[in-house]
Amino acid sequence: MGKASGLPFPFSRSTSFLKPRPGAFFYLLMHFVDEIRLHAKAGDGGRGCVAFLREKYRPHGGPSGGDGGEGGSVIFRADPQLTTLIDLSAQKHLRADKGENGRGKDQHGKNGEDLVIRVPLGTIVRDIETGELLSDLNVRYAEVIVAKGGRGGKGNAFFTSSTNRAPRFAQPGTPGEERRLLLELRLLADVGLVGFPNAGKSTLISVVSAAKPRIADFPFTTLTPHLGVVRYSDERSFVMADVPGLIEGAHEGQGLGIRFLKHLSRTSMLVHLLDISDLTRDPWHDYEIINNELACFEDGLEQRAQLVVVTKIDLPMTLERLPEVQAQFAERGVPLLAISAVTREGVPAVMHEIVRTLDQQRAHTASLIVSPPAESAQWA
Ligand SMILES: Nc1nc2c(ncn2[C@@H]2O[C@H](COP(=O)(O)OP(=O)(O)OP(=O)(O)O)[C@@H](O)[C@H]2O)c(=O)[nH]1
Ligand SMILES: [Mg+2]
Repeated sequence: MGKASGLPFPFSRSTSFLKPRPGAFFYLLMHFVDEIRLHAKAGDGGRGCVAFLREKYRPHGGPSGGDGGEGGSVIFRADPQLTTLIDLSAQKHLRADKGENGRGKDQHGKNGEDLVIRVPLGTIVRDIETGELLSDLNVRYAEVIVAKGGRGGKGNAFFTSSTNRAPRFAQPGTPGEERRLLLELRLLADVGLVGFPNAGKSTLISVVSAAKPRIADFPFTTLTPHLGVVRYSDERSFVMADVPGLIEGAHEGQGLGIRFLKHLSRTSMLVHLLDISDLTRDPWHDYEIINNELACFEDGLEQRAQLVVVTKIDLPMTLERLPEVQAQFAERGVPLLAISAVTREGVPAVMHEIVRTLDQQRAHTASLIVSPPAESAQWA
């Protein structure tokens, strides 16, 4: 566990942040979810009833068995408020209500209620057995029946005819559909991390999500982009993308170049990480270099909502220099946040600011869907 190995090994597996903190949210350590398997069972239709009306003064009341109720269906609704499949992982079995059986006196059984499940916009639903694509939920609030409720059986009153005035049979209800489903989410990367190599991008994503990119104190440790789902609160999560570091001239192919920036061009916002611990470097100049590379990749990308965050404030030289750097940036109208991924200081505040910015962005921009890394949490 020398210096080169980066953070001490148990750090990335620490569960200490599972504990709620006073006045703050807490993170959950979890597997990256971009696909999920569910079992859906729609409600069976209710049985039709065999009954005859026998009432005082009505000696020939006749057949009066009512029909069974319809079974409830399992329905998915595309909800733009959700961005990950995490919330669905708690409910592996989705079961809609059965229809009630029909009753005497021509009473129709009550229909079973549909079970409506909210899924993120962009969720693709497949039948695991047949591989059939059931739906691509890419329209806001669109609904699709993934398991249809059974039909209610007819009661004996229905079968009464001139040739059979007293039928002694009724239909059973049909069973509700049952399906094993595979849900895949075309990941929506809400937040992109940018910065020089070694700025601490991978360390941050490994602290706030279950993504485990390699971390080391040499440049270009991260060679391919990684995604992590950050659970901000019970109702709110977002996807963060860690891409390989940029250096001056990246747009001309220096370092790993800018080819990975395509994954950031569809994010709603960027988090720009700045390591100010090297006294030989001018942080403002570094900041401008990265923004220039963003601009060279795509006109306007440098204008995207951006939080600028100083990393490694547990290091004495960073801490010492921070006020001066903050003043330097403030003069130019750029507020700075500061974190230590090691002590977690400032991390909740940054997550809070991300959610606030995403909410603002969401008000004006439509959700954009990026092509799915279906098999893994990595984008090559
Ligand atoms: N002291 C301290 N070290 C940190 C912190 N965050 C990251 N580091 C260290 O900084 C080095 C680089 O961290 P990474 O997370 O790999 O940096 P990166 O930005 O992903 O780098 P590339 O993948 O090369 O672009 C590692 O040795 C980390 O352990 C921090 O908050 N405090
Ligand atoms: Mg990295």
